[in-house]
Amino acid sequence: MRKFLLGAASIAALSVAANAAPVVDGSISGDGYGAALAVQTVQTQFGDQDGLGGNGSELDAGYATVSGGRLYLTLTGNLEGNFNKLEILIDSAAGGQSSYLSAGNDNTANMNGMTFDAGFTADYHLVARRGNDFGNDKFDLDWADLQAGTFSSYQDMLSASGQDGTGSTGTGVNGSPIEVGSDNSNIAGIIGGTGAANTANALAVTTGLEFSIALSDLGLPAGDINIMAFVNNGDHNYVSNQVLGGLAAGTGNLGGDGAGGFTGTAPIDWTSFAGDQYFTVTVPEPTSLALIGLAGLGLLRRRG
Ligand SMILES: [Ca+2]
Ligand SMILES: [Ca+2]
Ligand SMILES: [Ca+2]
Repeated sequence: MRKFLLGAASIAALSVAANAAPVVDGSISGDGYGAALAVQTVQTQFGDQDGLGGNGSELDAGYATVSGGRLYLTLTGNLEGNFNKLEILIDSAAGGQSSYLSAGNDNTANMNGMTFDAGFTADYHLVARRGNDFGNDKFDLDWADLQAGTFSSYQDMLSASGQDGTGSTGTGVNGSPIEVGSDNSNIAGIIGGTGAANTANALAVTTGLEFSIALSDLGLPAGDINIMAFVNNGDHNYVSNQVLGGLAAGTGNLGGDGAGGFTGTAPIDWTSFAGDQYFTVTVPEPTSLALIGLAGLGLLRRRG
């Protein structure tokens, strides 16, 4: 019995070491995220970043972990520097939206009526965009509390005041700064088209967009956090085929009507596409780990 508890203490110590917080720099290298929680299933129809002048957007894979009271999320791939939008919807709190209703930021009302997959009720919405605005390279981020219908918008928020680099937002609707790392250097990964994505190539990409958000700004989730991410156009009304969880091979851009047509709005019905267009990260229970650790320490002292 004693040996078992000492073993548990050692395991707890190892777990703490393994769960060191990722560095928010736009790369999963050295972060200990573990296996991808979602991998792209279809080639990109929003342009392939190929290192030969091609420029575009692709979502290769999604990684997430919870450490030190914060959610860490990396979406590997590219976000074109033309103010196209990376939409991240988070279901981390009880209740929420099964049908999207904008908090009023940007032109996100163009997505009003978007129907989420069963099991996903959106509570928070992060919008990231990067590009050159009349000679000024910038990266902007919006954070919206969908249940409260409130948002904060942060302009040109990276420390290097560019499209890539690292930085933190201020506070507003989010009570703790949101940390961001952007590294758009990937020129491999999936290729352009609508065929089946090469899974190995998608998993080999280590760079993209990395975020850290305080759990206190996510409704203090105790169980699972569901995350969906997709690339949209500048006005939030022409959805690409780059979604995590992914769409079936052969699926092109969804546009506004779900079939590639432009209608001015994008109330996409995600239930009409096979599979779950979201992925799940489990929030660990730090209290039970700490208790096991304390029990082990008590025995160590008694032994000494
Ligand atoms: Ca990192
Ligand atoms: Ca929810
Ligand atoms: Ca679906």
